[in-house]
Amino acid sequence: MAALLLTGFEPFGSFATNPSWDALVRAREIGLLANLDAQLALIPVTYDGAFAALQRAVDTHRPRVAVSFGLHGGLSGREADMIYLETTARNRDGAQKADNAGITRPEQPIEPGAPATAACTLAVPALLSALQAAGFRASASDNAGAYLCNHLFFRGARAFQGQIAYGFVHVPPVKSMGGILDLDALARAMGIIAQVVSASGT
Ligand code: PCA
Repeated sequence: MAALLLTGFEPFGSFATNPSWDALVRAREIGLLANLDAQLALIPVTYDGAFAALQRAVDTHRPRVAVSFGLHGGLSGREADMIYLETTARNRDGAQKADNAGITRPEQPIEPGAPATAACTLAVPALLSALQAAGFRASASDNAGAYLCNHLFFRGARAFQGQIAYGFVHVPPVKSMGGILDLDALARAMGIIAQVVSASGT
């Protein structure tokens, strides 16, 4: 049993690295997760593999809370230094770009017959205040796109409903990729998120 599971994605598309994973590893390296009983899992950017990897990690570690992180690079309308707490997963695929296995999904429901949305069950207001109090720009979002981030979020939110608290956070590109935050700053933000969800149980 672990208190907390944190996941990040592998690189995809034109990105050589993915800070949603790199900053988690960095957070662990510099001790920001030390007292939290947290486990990390790397998620592939494939429609076939993403949720399977998350489910495997949940089965292995049996966390009380899980948070998945993804990179919002390439999503339209996203601000370069903003951390987005995704409140609402949508029951549809349909991004134009292929996944890392070369698969492009037409616009179609992820789970036919299921409701159009599924909610994040983390304490979003508490997370926003904690991040903002530490000087980060953070905002709630109700649209995680139509690619792997939304896909994983929807499938996780459906599968873990009533069992473990689960939510999704979109992080910005880091400095080395032309962004504004450096990797250590993003690692600190992830450390804050981990602290808050551990403390609140959600
Ligand atoms: N971001 C993509 C998928 C993987 C990631 O880190 C997205 O926003 O869907």
